[in-house]
Amino acid sequence: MAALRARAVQVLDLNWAGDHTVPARSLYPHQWSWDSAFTAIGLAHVRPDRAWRELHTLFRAQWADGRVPHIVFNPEVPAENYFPGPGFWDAPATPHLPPRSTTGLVQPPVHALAVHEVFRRTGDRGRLAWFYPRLCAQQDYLAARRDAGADGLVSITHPWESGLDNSPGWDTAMARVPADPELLRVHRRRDNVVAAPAHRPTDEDYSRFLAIAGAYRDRGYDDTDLVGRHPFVMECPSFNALYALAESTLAEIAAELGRPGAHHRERARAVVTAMVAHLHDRRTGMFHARDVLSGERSPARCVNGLVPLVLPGLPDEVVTSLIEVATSPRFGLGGPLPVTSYDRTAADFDAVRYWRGPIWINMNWLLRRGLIGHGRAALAAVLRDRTLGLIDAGGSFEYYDPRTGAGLGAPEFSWTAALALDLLS
Ligand code: 9WN
Repeated sequence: MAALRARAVQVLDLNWAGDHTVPARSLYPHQWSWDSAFTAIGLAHVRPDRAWRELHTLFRAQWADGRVPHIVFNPEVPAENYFPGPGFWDAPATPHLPPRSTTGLVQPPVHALAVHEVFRRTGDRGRLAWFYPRLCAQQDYLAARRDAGADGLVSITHPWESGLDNSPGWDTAMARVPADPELLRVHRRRDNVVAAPAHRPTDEDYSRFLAIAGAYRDRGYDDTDLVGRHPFVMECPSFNALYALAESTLAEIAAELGRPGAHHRERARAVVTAMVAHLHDRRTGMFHARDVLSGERSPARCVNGLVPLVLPGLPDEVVTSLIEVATSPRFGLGGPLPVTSYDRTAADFDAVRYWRGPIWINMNWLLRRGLIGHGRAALAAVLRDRTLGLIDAGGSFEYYDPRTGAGLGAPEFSWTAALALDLLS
């Protein structure tokens, strides 16, 4: 495993861009929000100063309303290297990080966890204190502006906000959005030129992504009355799980800083309760995304419906059922390869297309953490070994074919390398 560790460090060095890490040089040449969090967790083991710098750059781009943007654009990257770039998003200037601009979307709030992990490895209380109010503002934005369903859960306004772009969990909601081919004539895709089109979202998906993003942009990224005025409003189980986990982590950070943390624990408990009430399905034994516009839960069984396993304080019967589903032939936990992004037995399971089947390392890293938290050390160890084995054999790819273990999407992908380093420690 020494060779794997050395290769992982090489990937992170290759992708380091001076004050942040790009997810992959080929496909994603800017800074992405949750990628930076996962990457910092790995960097903390080998380049602790960069780990702090990574998160610091991202939070310098935090908006005045508290949102942490999903992409921070590097103005030195040629416009043709990523689409949709800054010109499409037309977001307000970043006062603390000029001349960079951002998107107006968010991504799952994994950052409190990342800050805490980097602190655990470096012991730098001064930096912890710098991040604490900013992490609180990130959570407060989600709580105050994104509870579109008025049920204590956070809504996403775009599939990209989940980080699981074309997951089958969004299909029904996406189908309501007209797929306008004109949008793809005006704006040229780049992702499916760099990566194989069969591994990426379809053109139909993409034109809907643009339509939804354009609708949010055109209202100035205002979250007032999302239900009445926005075409895509969903409660994602992994986004909400990470939001609740962030509150539990903030309670720990507050304790480190000698500040009161009861309100964080209280909010975490309330989110977990709301998740079980609204997103958990006893019949399937897992969590499902909920469409706030129709009130319906998506029937699709996706990996984001297993990620709530990462939560402390989950009722025992929910933990048991999640592990049952994860270890079933639907997801294959404990088998020769890690868990897939979608139910392997579903008729529309697609082994190579992005979030509709392939194996993603960050999902498995979170599941392993959940297994450890719920006392399933043996199963967690198997998942760790399978995950490292996959990366060792195939390289640090963005995602992997669950039939063969072959790497797919972008090579030299940062969070895969970073999380490998964490699993190796
Ligand atoms: C859109 C960078 C990002 C990840 C997401 C992943 C993918 C972007 C894209 O890449 O999304 O944000 O262009 O497809 O789905 O999880 O953060 O690695």
